[in-house]
Amino acid sequence: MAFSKVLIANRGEIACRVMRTAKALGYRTVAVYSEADAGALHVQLADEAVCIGPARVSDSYLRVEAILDACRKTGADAVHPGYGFLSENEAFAQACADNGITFIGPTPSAIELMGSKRLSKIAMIKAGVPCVPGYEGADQADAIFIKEADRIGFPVMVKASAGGGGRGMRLVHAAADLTAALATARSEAQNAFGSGELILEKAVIAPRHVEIQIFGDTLGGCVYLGERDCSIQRRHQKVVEESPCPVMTPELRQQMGEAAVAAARSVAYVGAGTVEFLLDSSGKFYFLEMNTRLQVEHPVTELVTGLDLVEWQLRVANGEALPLAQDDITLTGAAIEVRLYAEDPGHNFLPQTGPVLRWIPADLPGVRIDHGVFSGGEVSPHYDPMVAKVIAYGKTRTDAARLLARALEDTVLLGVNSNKQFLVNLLRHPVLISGDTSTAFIEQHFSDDISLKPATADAESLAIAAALIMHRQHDAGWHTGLSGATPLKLQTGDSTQVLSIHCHADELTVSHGDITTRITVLEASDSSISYELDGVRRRCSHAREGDTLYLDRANGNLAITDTTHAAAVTADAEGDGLLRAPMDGAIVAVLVKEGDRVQKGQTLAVMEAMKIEHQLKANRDGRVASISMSEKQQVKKRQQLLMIQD
Ligand code: MV4
Repeated sequence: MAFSKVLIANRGEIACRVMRTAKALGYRTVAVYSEADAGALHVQLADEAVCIGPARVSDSYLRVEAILDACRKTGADAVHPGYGFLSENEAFAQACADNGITFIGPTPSAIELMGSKRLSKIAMIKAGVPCVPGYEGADQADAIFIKEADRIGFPVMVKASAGGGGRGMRLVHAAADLTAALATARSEAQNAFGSGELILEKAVIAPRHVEIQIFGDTLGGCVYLGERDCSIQRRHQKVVEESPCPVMTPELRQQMGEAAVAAARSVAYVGAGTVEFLLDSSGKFYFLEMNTRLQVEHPVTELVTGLDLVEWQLRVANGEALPLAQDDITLTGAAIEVRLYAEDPGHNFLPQTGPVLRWIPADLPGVRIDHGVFSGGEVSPHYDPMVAKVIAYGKTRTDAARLLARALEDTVLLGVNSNKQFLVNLLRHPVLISGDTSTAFIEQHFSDDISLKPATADAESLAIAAALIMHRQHDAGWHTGLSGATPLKLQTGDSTQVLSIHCHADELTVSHGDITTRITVLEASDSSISYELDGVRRRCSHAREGDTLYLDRANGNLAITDTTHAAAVTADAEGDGLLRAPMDGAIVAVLVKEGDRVQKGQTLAVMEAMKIEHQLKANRDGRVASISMSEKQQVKKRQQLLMIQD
C-alpha cells in the first residue's frame, strides 16, 4: 500500500535529516515531540506535530501507543524510526504492520534475529559469513564455557547475546579469570538487556572496526554500498567514521561486501542495514553483528557514493526496486565524520546542558553539517547530548581530514561546552593522518592531549574578554585617556585572574602578574570582535549571558565571568545558605527535612543529569529553613532548592 505521509518517530538531527529528504520527495511529514522538545527544530520543520508525552523517553519517544495514536490523529501512513529509540524494536515494527502503517525498515523477524548475537551468529555461520571462532550454544553452563574457552584459546571475549556497542563485553586473558568474568557479564547483561545469555569468541587483538552498508528491496535485490571504518572509538562510542577504510583494497572490499550481502540475504533483508566486521592486521575479517537501522554515520557513505540513503529507504518502503544495481555503484573520494557533543573533555567528557546562545554551522564547500539545534535553543539534559554531525568530503583522506578540522573550527557553538577542540586535535594527529589506526588508537596515542584538561584562559583570551567588557561599559564607543587603571577580576573555571586595564583610544594595555598584553580593537559587535595583537589581526566570536562571556577559543567555548563586583567568596567563607541546582536535571533524593541542623559540605540532596548523579552540598552550617524540591522533580539550572539559616 503506497504511503504519502511519513511520521518521524525520533528527534534531533536525524529527525531533521529524514524530514529534509521526505519533503524533497513530496511526502508530507509529521513530527512527534516530548514536552521538553516543544520548541525543538524538528517540530518547526515538520508539516504537523503531535506531543506524545513528558520529557522522559520511556514516557514519550519509546511509547508505541502514543506514536500509533499520532499516526491516527494525522493520517500518517508510514513511520521512519531514525536510529536508537524504537528503530530496532521488533514489537514496534510489528505494531505498525498490524495497524496498516508502513514501517520504513526491515521485517520484525529480521530485527529480532539480528538482536540476538547468539542466534544471528548461528545464522551467519550457516550463510557462510566469516565469523570469529567461538561458542554460541544454547547450553549456558559455566562448565561448557570453560571447556570451549580451552578449545578456542585465550584471550577470549565474553559477550552478552542481547548486548551491543560493547556493553556487557569482557576480555579474558586467562582461564583463572573466566568464571568470575562469566558471572559479572551474565548479571550485567541480565540487568541491562533482560537476558543473561552469553557467547564466547576468540579475541581479535587491536582490530579495525569496518562496517559494510547494505540495502535490500522487496523484490529480491540486495547491494553493498562500500564500507565505513569506525575504529577510532572512545569507550565504545564511535568518534571518527570514515570511508574508504584506509587499508581497503578493491578485492577485500568485494569479499567483505559480498559477505555482508550474504548476511542480508539470509534474512531476506529489506531496507538500509549495516554489517559490522572486525578486520585484523592480516586482512582477515569476521562478522561482529548486524544493525537493522540507518546508522548515525550514514552520511559518510552518502558522500562517497553520491546517494541519498533516506531516499532509498522511502523508495524501497513504497515497493520500488533498488535505484541502482551493484555494478552501477561507484565510490569516489573520501569522507570523514565526527560527532559534535555537548560534553566537556576537560572534565572526563561530563555531559553538558545549557542554552545555545550562538549556533553558526561552518559554511564551506565539501562540508555537511547535520544538526538539530538553533541559536536560542538549548541542549536538554533528557536526551543524548549530540549536537551535530560534521562531515567533510575531499579528493583524498588527507584533504577530508584537513577540511573537517577547519569546519569544526569555523563552527560556532557558544553557551554550552563541547568536544570541538578534542575533535580538532584528533583530526590533526599525525598517526590519524597516517591512517595507521585501530580500535586502540585513542588509548595508545591520544590520552594526554591538552583538550582533555580543563580549559584555561590564555593572555590573548583575557585581553579579548577585557576589551569586550570595557567596550560594553563604555558602549558609547571608546573613551580616550581614562585616568589610571581599571581593575578587572575575571574567573575561568576554578581560576581567577586580577587584571589592570589601561585604555588609550582603541588600544588596551592588559596587565596581570608580570604579563602585559596590548590589544587594539578594530571592530566589536555583540557577536564578534576583530582585533590586532602583537601585529596580527584576528577575530573571535562571542556571546554573553549575564556577567559571563563565552569566547569561541581554546576548547571551543571558553566561559569567562566578570567577578569584579561579585561579593568576595573565599573557600572557607560561609556561603549564603542557598542551595541552587547546578544544571538542568531531576531530583533523585532529598536527604534532609525542614528543621534539620546541617554542616557546611554535608550532602543535602542528589540530582541526576545526563545519566550522571550529582551530590548537592550545604555551603554553610545552620538549620534547614525551607525546602523547595521533591524527589523526581525536574529542576532548571540555578533554581533555588533549599535555604539554610542560623
Ligand atoms: C570484539 C573485539 C575483539 N575480538 N570481539 C566492540 C563492541 C562491539 N561492536 C564488538 N566489539 C568488539 N568485539 C572479539 N572477538 C573487539 C571489539 C571492539 C572493541 C573492543 C574493545 C575496545 C574497543 C573496541 C572497538 C571496536 C570493536
